[in-house]
This record gives sequence, structure tokens and C-alpha cells, in this order.
Amino acid sequence: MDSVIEQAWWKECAVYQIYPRSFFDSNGDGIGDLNGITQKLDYIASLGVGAVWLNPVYDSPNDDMGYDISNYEAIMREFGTMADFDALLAGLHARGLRLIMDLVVNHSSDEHVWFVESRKSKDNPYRDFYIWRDGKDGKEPNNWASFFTPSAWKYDETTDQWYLHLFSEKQPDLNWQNPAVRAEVYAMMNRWFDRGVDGFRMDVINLIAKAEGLPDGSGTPSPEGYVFAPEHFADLPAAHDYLREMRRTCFAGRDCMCVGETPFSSSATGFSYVDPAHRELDMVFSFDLMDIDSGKSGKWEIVPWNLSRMKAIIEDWQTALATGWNSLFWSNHDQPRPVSRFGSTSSEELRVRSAKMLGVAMHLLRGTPFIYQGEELGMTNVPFRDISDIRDLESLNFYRLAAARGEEQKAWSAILQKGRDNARVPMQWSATENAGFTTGTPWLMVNPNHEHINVNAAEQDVESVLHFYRKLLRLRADSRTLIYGDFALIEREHPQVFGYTRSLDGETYTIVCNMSGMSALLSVVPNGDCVFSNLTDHSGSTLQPYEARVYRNNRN
Ligand code: TEU
Ligand code: CA
Repeated sequence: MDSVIEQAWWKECAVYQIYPRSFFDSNGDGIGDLNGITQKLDYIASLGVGAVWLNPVYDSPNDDMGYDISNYEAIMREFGTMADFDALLAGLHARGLRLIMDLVVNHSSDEHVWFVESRKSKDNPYRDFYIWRDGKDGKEPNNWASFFTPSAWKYDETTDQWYLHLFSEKQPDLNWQNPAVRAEVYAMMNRWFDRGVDGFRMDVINLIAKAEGLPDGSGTPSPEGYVFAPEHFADLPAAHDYLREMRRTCFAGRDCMCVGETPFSSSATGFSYVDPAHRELDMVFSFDLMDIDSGKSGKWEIVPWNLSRMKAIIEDWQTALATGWNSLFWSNHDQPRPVSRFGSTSSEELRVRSAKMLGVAMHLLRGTPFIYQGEELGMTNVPFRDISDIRDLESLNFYRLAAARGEEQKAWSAILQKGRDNARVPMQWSATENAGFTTGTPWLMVNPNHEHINVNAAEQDVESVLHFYRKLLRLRADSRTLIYGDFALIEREHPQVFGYTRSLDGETYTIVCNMSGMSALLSVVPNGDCVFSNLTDHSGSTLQPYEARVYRNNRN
């Protein structure tokens, strides 16, 4: 190990991500809530994680399921009250678990009082809280495309100007150039810290600065004629300035952590955020792996993922952040289920085996593992019947635009594979109606496979993904080498096997994972004893389909 590597609680623990709307409904209205999470705290603690990240729980009209915040200091009514929040926080802390909140400050809701004021008049004190511009010849101020709608601009009659929204029309971008905006955000963060929260996951935090003059993008236009222009809004120098200011203003003197979500960032840029020399963020969520099956036009153009590219991405990030720290994840609330995407659902046996293999492959890398709710059960993508089953605005907008071009068939098959609702259906607690999630009508359908994939069944089956995840987390938590040790890629050219070593003070762990559905011959059988595997028979140089093995070699 690099002896300069600083130890920290957030490096040593794994984080469990909870999508509150779909975790557990305590009052039968079909919507998960804070009290529901509090009721499941023993389950969460039993996993062996050290922290929980909650997707946004703030007041919101839910255009984008809480990522459009109308009040940063109130709890969404369906989720409960501030007293419920305090009880949840106390319950977590009583179990030694830390709480990480989502921080969504690239944009707010258009129903936030700042925006309600801002749109009233050009001389309103809140006008410059957002990004307003005159149109050009009756059209948008520039050609930028949005993530969710064709254009990133919306015309507002009241003042005959347009406002910028990189996401939906109900998510106007805040103007970070305005020091008053920054002061409001930092004060709000400090009040949450004072309340006891232990960190933030910062939504699209590398997009907060926009290029001076908001120049047109020069890439290929969308079918609607707009250009996606991250060169003008991602990772700009001013974003780093703001983050350093935030660090000084909010984190000084606190043992808290932050992980920034950073779409488009390369590993070099990622390192520039977490570089211990001027640490702005503790970790970033990279998109490189999540984009591995996306074509040139983006996530909906689905291409097969390939193992050599996966190895290259992982090695690149592990190497570039060798003196920093990585985040490790296969999925989140925006991504399809990993077992459906990178493993196998062709049989129950292979679903379970490949879900375990994926856990090993990711969690023993150097970094902090994030587990998205249900991953510990090997939950799968969802057999949605048609578009009326979908609630996510990204999928709905995409479908609508595709349908206008007569391409709804193609769009639907892409939504089944990559739509965000795959991750957002209710957590599967039991085989009973609605997967034990609610006694009412769930806000989003439950996966019919809850009849066999659920917490109750997994608790009773010693071979379940759930029991395996607990053991995997314990293996990592008990080993300095697996936490802090150096990473090196092995089996570099192997077409089926992903393998690496982790080494510290003369101890080496070797991890080999067959990422394919065919048996694979190792080029070299690792030194040491096989101490962990997803199969009971794990000897010799042949890995069964989706087999994972962990060897330990200690020369001391
Ligand atoms: O996601 C940021 C982001 O880049 C997404 O648009 C992502 O590309 C997309 O979800 C992939 O399908 C964050 C949140 O995680 C997401 O839930 C929000 O919708 C988005 O920001 C806006 O706040
Ligand atoms: Ca509820």
C-alpha cells in the first residue's frame, strides 16, 4: 500500500442505497416511506454495511421522482415528517450505521419558491438564481439538447425570456455563478450536517458550471435538431472552484463524506476531484462502466458489452485513482439490474451463481462498494407489459419521441432492457401479494418473480445470494488487504475471465471470475488457498460458468 493513503470510515464500509419510494410502505398508500425504512433497520444492519444512502426524500412534485426539489428542508409528504426523519437517523446511528443524503443542487423544482419568485419579473431578487436568456429569432438561446426533452430551454411568457433546464422542464438549472445561490446551498447543507447526517451523494455535481456565453454545441444533432453539448457544461474549471468553496464552507471540522455523481468524466478528471492534494470530493460515480453497452447516440442505442472493454475501464479507474479512492457499483436507481445485464437469468441456478459472481468481481476491487436495494437478492429486470406500466419520465419522453417517428417497437425493447423503472419496482420482501411491500396498491408494479425471489425465501436458503452477500461483505470488512491493498489486473487477454490481485504487506488476494456462460480455463492457477467461492467444488484450472474464486496467499 501507498503508505500515504489516509484511512477513513467511508473507505472501510460498504454503502446500501435505498430508493425510499420502493423500499417498504408502512401505511398502505402504495408508496414506500421513512417509517418503512425504520421498520427494516435490522435487516439493513444484518447485511454488514456501514452506511445508507437515501435517494431524495425532500419535498417534491415528483416530476423526476424527487430529483426536482421544491423545498430542501422539508420531507416529502408521502414519505413522512421531519420527526420520522429524525427517528430514522437515530435508529441508524443506534446501529452504528451512517446516513448519506442525496444533494440535488444543479437544479431545483420549478415549484421551489426561488423559481416561483425568479420567473415573476426581470428585477425580482431571485431572478439570477436561475439561467434566463433572450431567445434568438424567436427560438431557443442556443442549440443545447436536454437529458429528458428535445431542447434544454423553456420559454416563459411572463418575461418573454427562456430558462435553461438540462433535465426536465420542471428542473430549472440553478445559476452557480451567483454567490447568493452558493451561500444558500452551503447554509442548507450545514443545517443537514448539524442535524446529524454523515454525508452527501451529489447529483450531477460536475454540471453546476456552464460555459461563459453558453455557446452552441457542435456535435451531431438529435432527430429534433438539438445538440447534446457536455463540453459546455461538464467538468468546467469553475465547477472545481465551487466544490473547493463548498468543501471549505461545509466539510471543515466534520468527519463526513461526499461522493459526486459525474457523468462524462474521464478517469483523469475523476482523479482531479478526489486528488488528496486538493480534495474536492471523496469519491465520484463514474459512468464509463454504465455506458459500456451504449452506442454513439446514447443509452437507448444498445450494443453488446464486451469483457476486454470492461477490463480496460476498471483498470483505468483503479490505476488513475491509485492515490485517491474509487466508488464501486454495478447499478443504482438509474440503471437496469446487473444480473440481467451482465450475468444470466437463463436458469435459476445461473441467476443465483452469476449474481454472486458479480458481487465478488466488484466488491473486492479497491474502493467503496455501493449496493443498490435488491441487488443482495439478485433481483432482475421486470417484464413490463406495455408503456402504461412505466412511470419514469425519461422512458416516457423517449417513447413519445420515438413513437412520433414510428419507432415505438424499437423504443419499447430498449426500455425493457435499460429503462430506469427496472430498478425502481418495489423491493421484494416476501412471496405474498405485492411482494410484501405494501398492503395497498403499489405505485409501480411488482415483479412477478417475487414469488421466488424475496427476502423471506433468501433468509431460509443458506445458498441464497443474500447469505453470500453477507459473507462477502464480512470478507472485505475483515481484511486490510482487500480494503487498502494495491490493485493489479491479471488474465488480461482472457476472453471470459476477469481477474485481479490485491496486495498489502506481503499478503495477496487473487480474484478470478468467469463472466461467461461457458466453462473457462485459467491461464494460471492462483497461488494460495481458495478461501471464498460461489461454488462448493472449486478446484483445478477450470472455472464453471459464472464461477468466482478468491485465493489468499500469505508469505508471512
Ligand atoms: O442522474 C444524472 C444523469 O446523468 C441521468 O440523466 C442519467 O444519465 C440517466 O438517469 C441514465 O438513464 C441523476 C439522477 O441519478 C437521476 O435519477 C436524475 O433523474 C438526474 O440526475 C436529474 O436529477
Ligand atoms: Ca406509505
